[in-house]
Amino acid sequence: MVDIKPIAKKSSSNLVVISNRGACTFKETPQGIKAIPSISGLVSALLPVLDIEGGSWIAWGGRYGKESEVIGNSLAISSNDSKFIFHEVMLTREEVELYYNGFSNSCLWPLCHNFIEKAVFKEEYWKAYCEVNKKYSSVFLKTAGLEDWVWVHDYHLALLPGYIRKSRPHARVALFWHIPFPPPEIFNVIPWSKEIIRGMLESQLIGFHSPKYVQNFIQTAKEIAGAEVDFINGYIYCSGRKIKVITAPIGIDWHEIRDLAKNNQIIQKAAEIRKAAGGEYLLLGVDRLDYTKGIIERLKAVSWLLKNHSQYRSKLTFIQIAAPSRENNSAYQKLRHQVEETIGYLNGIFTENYHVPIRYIFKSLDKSELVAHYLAADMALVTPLKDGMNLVAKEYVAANDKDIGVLLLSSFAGAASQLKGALISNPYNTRETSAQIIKGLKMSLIEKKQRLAAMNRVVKEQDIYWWWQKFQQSWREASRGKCLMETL
Ligand code: ADQ
Repeated sequence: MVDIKPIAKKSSSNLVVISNRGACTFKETPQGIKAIPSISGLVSALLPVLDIEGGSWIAWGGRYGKESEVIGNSLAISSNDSKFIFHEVMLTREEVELYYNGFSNSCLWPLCHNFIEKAVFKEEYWKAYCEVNKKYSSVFLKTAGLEDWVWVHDYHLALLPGYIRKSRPHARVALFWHIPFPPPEIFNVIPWSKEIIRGMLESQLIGFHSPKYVQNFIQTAKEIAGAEVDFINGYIYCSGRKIKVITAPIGIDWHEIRDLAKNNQIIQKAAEIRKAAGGEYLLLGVDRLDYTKGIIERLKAVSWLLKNHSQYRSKLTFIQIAAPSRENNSAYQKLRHQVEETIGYLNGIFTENYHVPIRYIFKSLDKSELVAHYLAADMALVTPLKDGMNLVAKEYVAANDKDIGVLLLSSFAGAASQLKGALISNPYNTRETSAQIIKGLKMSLIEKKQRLAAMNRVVKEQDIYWWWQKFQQSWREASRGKCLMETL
């Protein structure tokens, strides 16, 4: 927890990042407002960019406001040397329920991850989604200058580029979509699909993690919004405007993870984790507790392995670290019970000589603790049922650059198209996943090293700064060089 102080000055940079949640969640305490770091892939990715570029970040800080409140405090995080200003969007309890838990996480999130049966389509969710997107737009208009570069993030704010353009027709707006973009036949299931696509198309540039999502989006714009498209060069023509669509796979701060992995205290902590876990082999899962991450399917694969290869029962430990996520959403509450029940059941069956094979940590860990676990594990099981990219896979690879480890990656994670050295499995295929775990455990040292080296070349080269440079360059081009990004 860090203290935060109000700030009066505007940052010298003209980058404005807008996302649903920001770097931290604010808590009011008798000593003042405190900030608790947020856990999400988006935050892990954007924090280093804002740390070097400065600018401002407009987001909800987790506090509830009154109906009339739109903007909360403008704050700077005082505990490190970060240069950006956080403008807090105030949302009411009802807005959070309908826009965030409702439309964003009970409709768009499941649908974009191919869980159509979980998607809920409610008029009141949609209305709140429109209203809250307008609210973000008004915070932007109150705090940002005419020359600012506005970078909108993710599925919570798909309509925001449209609202911004209505008030500022010449605004420099770009959007990055962090989750998968489904094919048109799935996206079109949403009763308001056309409005969403039209809102997104008010951006100058739209980025996705993989060429498949780009293709899906362009096809959807063509079919649903009737736009003219150019698949080869990644252009969409709509309402007299030309929108560039690019693939920009997100990266991590490779050096940050490597530095932590070289730290003696963290190496020592890794040794302690191994000792405490017992057995010869240590498997690791690290996820937000989310049904898209395939935790239940992963447990089934571990169970299949222990059932059919009993020699591993007293030798193998699987640690699943799950960060609490979207705890007010009933689908997530149900998943938590299911995961905890399954782990209890499997440990009851497979504990031998008091060796408990599955360990479960339900909390957010700080980066150094996470890296200690990455170092301790023989193998990371990153097996989502669907994932835009997945940063845990990249963090595991970076932490083990000079160590040895094996990455088992789902074929349905965006990261699979970049990390060719990973073992790949279909998470729905229990037998295959289990066989890949055994393959990883038996892999020779030399093969482990070769695979890790190949993956580290990509993760190191295409890191978070590379991602930002790539995006920024395309954005400049999409703005047709009319304006220079002065301080970027
Ligand atoms: P997420 O779905 O949040 O991100 P992911 O990319 O794996 O998924 O990022 C999770 C981040 O949270 C990682 O940086 C990880 O270290 C951290 N984390 C996970 N469990 C933790 C724990 N218990 N304690 C502390 N930290 C923990 C979304 C998309 C992804 C996409 C990212 C970025 O769903 O597909 O990769 O955005 O675009």
